[in-house]
Amino acid sequence: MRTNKVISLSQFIADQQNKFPDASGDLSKIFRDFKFAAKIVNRDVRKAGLVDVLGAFGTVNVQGEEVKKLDIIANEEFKSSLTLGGDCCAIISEEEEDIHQIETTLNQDSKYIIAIDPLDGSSNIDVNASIGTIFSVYQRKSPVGGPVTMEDVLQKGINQVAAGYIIYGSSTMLVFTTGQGVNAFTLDSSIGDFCLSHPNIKIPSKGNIYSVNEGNYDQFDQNIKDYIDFCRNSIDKKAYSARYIGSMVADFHRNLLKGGIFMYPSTTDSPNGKLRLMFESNPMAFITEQAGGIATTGKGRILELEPTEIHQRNPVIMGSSDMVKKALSY
Ligand code: P6P
Repeated sequence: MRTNKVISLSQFIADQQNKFPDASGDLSKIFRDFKFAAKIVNRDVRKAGLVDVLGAFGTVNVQGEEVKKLDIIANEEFKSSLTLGGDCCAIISEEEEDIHQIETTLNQDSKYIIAIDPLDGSSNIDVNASIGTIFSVYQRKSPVGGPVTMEDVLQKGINQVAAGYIIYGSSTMLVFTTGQGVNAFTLDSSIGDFCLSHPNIKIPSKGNIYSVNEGNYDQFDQNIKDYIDFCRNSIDKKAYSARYIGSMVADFHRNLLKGGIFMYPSTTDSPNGKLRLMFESNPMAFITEQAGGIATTGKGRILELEPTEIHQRNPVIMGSSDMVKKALSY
């Protein structure tokens, strides 16, 4: 007899799967593999300062950014767990140039492809600020058994089967959607499991937090400047607060729970913005919309963008519906 009402991630996923009698259970196994890797990465993140995994790994990733050791560790952990789980036929990673085909027989018979940013916000690792893992799940288009093609991995965000993130913050949480709303699970290390803590999250339609790197203000389009000026000089002086951690998962998660707008617009240096469509914008846009918010490039719905390359970037404005609508009015 269960002595408490706590619902574990595994139990929640089993309940969700039961709602789809023809479900194969493979997606549930993908979440099993994510959960395992998340606990390993959480352990490594929590002890980062103690075992010299801080500091540059000495290489530069495809984004031209200095790679921290934890980025590599996290990337390998998720790849290893998904490979051993046997339900993922290929992975694209922010840390890798091309498609990572998983050639084992078991995996080649799988229909799921994972897009992952194994450790986003890695520049915050050394200063102990919150960082996170972001992921998307897609179904391959080509027949199972053969090599996964570019057409299989470059799919619009509306094709996501699932999306989520793990935030390694004051607590470690897994937040995800499979298209049936957004639910969050907090890791209870004393039992080694993620437990449902925030069922059916809805982002408040209104909010007073705007989150953007104002250091880029001079490089923004005039309409973005005009919206930021509105937030800065809002009618009653304390109507808006600026909050920017520089770790998308942390800035996003705060807005999801409290309401707010997150922007990484195009700049003169980076006309397509900085955030990656496949690894950051699409999964966070899916979660945003499932929670009742809006996720746009400023010109159109992020989830409708047609990807042309694995590491492409796009401008991002996402969050509380009323705030995004106000921004779009500029
Ligand atoms: P900036 C982290 O490197 C990241 O990809 C996101 O997590 C974050 O929102 C953004 O870049 C921060 O970029 O240019 O403001 O430091």
